[in-house]
Amino acid sequence: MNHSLRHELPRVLVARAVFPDIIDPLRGVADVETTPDDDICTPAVLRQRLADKHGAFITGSERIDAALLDACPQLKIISTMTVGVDHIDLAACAERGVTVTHAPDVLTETTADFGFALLLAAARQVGDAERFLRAGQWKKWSVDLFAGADVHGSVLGIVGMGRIGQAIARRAAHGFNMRVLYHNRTPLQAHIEQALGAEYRSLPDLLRQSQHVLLALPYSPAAHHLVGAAELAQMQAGATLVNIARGGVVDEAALAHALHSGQLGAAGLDVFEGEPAVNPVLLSAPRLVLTPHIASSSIPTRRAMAQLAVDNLLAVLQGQPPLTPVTG
Ligand code: 8YV
Repeated sequence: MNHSLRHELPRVLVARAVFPDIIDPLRGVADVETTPDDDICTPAVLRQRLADKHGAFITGSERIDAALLDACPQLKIISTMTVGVDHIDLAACAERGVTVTHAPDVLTETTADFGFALLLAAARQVGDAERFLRAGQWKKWSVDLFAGADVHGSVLGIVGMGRIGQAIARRAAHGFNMRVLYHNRTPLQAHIEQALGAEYRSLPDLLRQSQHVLLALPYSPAAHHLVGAAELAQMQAGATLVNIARGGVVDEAALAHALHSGQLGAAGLDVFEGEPAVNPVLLSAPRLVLTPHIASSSIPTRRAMAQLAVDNLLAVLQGQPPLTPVTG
């Protein structure tokens, strides 16, 4: 009897290894297939594993497109534990009536912390300095040893002034006495601008007027290589560029060139165009801090992201409205 009842339950794939105590409550309402080995499914394997499923718990590593959806006709909900949804074809999901949920808010402050960590590490050359010391190259203190740029009191330009951009602006204005410029598809409401102490600029003006530029915008085809050779040339000589958005926003070859030529003072990247592969031109570029897409990676935040993804699945599978659907 129990056995036949279980077959009435909706079927869910948890596509990566996730905190088991957070996944467990799903078992009360669904037949759950997990991925204990944490291997990333190839598109063919994902299609095969999702073919009979009603719900999917995914991360940014699983690509959801029309062909996959067509092979999974019972799918009702895709729940990603990320805030970014550029790995999901939202139009194809909407056409097929598949709900998409994501994980905003819970990662905002942790991701903003890391954006600031990368900014500080890049501007103050923490990566190069550490490698120099570990390589036994530190023979004497000297006046200009890894002398970088100041962060406090400087001008920060934030491209993408959503939740994460705003959390970075608060740190900059209130913690580091910085002047904050921002560029966004839509300017913020005046009272929000005022509270943040942030000033709207066109992208070219922001690039020209900022000593440090931080990218925190969602990826879309329109944002592809938003920062390329022409934009890097508009930046102040010696400026810093930090990317915590998506790799595709920056032309990596142009960035490496600007670091080699000295036009760009420093850069910090947490995201890459072909990640987890990293363009070799970046590996040999100077004054560049590279991290493996970890901006949201604190234990409490990764747990909160997973929890929200599970809560969204639980809600939809039980006929409730999702907590954090992807809108627009
Ligand atoms: C994730 C992110 O760690 O939420 C997002 O959009 O970029 C990160 O928080 C990453 O996408 C996990 O795959």
